[in-house]
This record gives sequence, structure tokens and C-alpha cells, in this order.
Amino acid sequence: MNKASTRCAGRAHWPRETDQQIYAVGIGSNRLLAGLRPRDIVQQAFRALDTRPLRLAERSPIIASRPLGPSARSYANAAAIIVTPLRPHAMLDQLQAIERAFHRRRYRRWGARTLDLDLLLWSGGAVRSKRLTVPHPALVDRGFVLEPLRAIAPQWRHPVTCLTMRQLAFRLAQPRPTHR
Ligand code: A4P
Ligand code: MG
Repeated sequence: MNKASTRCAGRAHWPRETDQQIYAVGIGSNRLLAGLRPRDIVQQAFRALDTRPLRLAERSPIIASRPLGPSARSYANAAAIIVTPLRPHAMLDQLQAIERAFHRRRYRRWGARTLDLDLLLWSGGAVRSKRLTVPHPALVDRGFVLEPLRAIAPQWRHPVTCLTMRQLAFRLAQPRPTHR
């Protein structure tokens, strides 16, 4: 546990064995794959996320969301809570292997994708390396991430802001002041 996660106590209520890590994973899809629609791909991703060494502890409802960025197709988005012995960089490897299994190709940033898996939160707090930043930097700004995450982890605290996912989702949904 690092300092930030200790400061923001009261995170997760999932039963925890000492060597188990808990992750929140964001799931997005906006491309067809062999006749499967994005929503079906997200369903299949839940199955892949429940394959050893990963155990799917919670799955959110799947929502449809308008694309952020250049892609024209709407997305299916969801979130999952995963329990696993894998440490963060090994967990990222595992998520990228699942993306590859779904024929994801990295055409361009924010382009259409069959499956995008983002590491949103980790029970150990924060990670910052060349390959990996946790919490995911865009987590706090994106309704399509926070809405499903709030449904399955309302009390999990962001280790930097110390706000719960419920508070972050509520804050994002508030009307913002307009500048004249
Ligand atoms: N990386 C660093 N931190 C992380 C992390 N916490 N989780 C690195 C996952 N990866 C992380 O990611 C690029 C590199 O980021 C990885 O190699 C990894 O080492 P990527 O998935 O290959 O690239 P990307 O997804 O195209 O870029 P990026 O910036 O991750 O995009 P986002 O933030 O995932 O956004 N609109 C809607 N409605 N719904 C969506 O789901 N998604 C995006 C993509 C855009 N618009 C969207 C949606
Ligand atoms: Mg990504």
C-alpha cells in the first residue's frame, strides 16, 4: 500500500486474500468483429476477464455512449472488478493479450477499436511508469467510464482526489457554469 491509498481509506469491500490484487477495468468497443456488435464483444470480454489468473468479481451494466474523439460510431462501455494475483504491469500485459485476441489493432489514437481495456484503479493505490499510469488519468472526466464504474464500486476512493466513484460521477453530472 502506498501513502495515497492509505490516506484514502475505505476503498473496497471485496473479500481479499493477502496475495490478491483488486482492479477496476474499463471496457469499450465500437467496431464489429466477425458479425458481433460492440455490445456482444463487451459480453465476451467479461468472459475473457473471468479466465485464470483473472476472476471477475463484479460486472457493470453495458451502456451505449456517444464517441469522444474522431470516431463516428457509438461505443458500448462497461466496467469490471477483477481479483487476481497479478501485479499492475503483469495485469496490463494480460489486458493487452485479451485485446489482441479480439483482433484489436492500434491504427491511430482514439480510432475505432474492437476492444479497449483500460486499467482504471488498483487496490494498491497509484502507479506511474512509462507504460502505465493508474488511476487512469481520464477516469475523472469521462461519464462513459464513471457511470458503469459507479454502479459496481460506488465507495471505492480515487487515491489522488480521495473522492468516491459515486462522488466523482455526481460531480461530473452537475451542470457547469458557462462563460460569457
Ligand atoms: N497505458 C498507460 N496507462 C494505462 C492504463 N491505466 N490502462 C498505456 C491501459 N493502458 C495504459 O493505450 C496506449 C498505451 O497506454 C498502452 O500501450 C499502455 O502502455 P492504447 O489502449 O493502446 O491506446 P488508446 O486506447 O487509443 O489511447 P488512450 O489514450 O488509452 O485512449 P483511451 O483513453 O482509452 O480512450 N468514446 C466513448 N464514448 N467510449 C470510449 O470507450 N474510448 C476512447 C479511447 C476514445 N473515445 C471514447 C472511448
Ligand atoms: Mg486504452
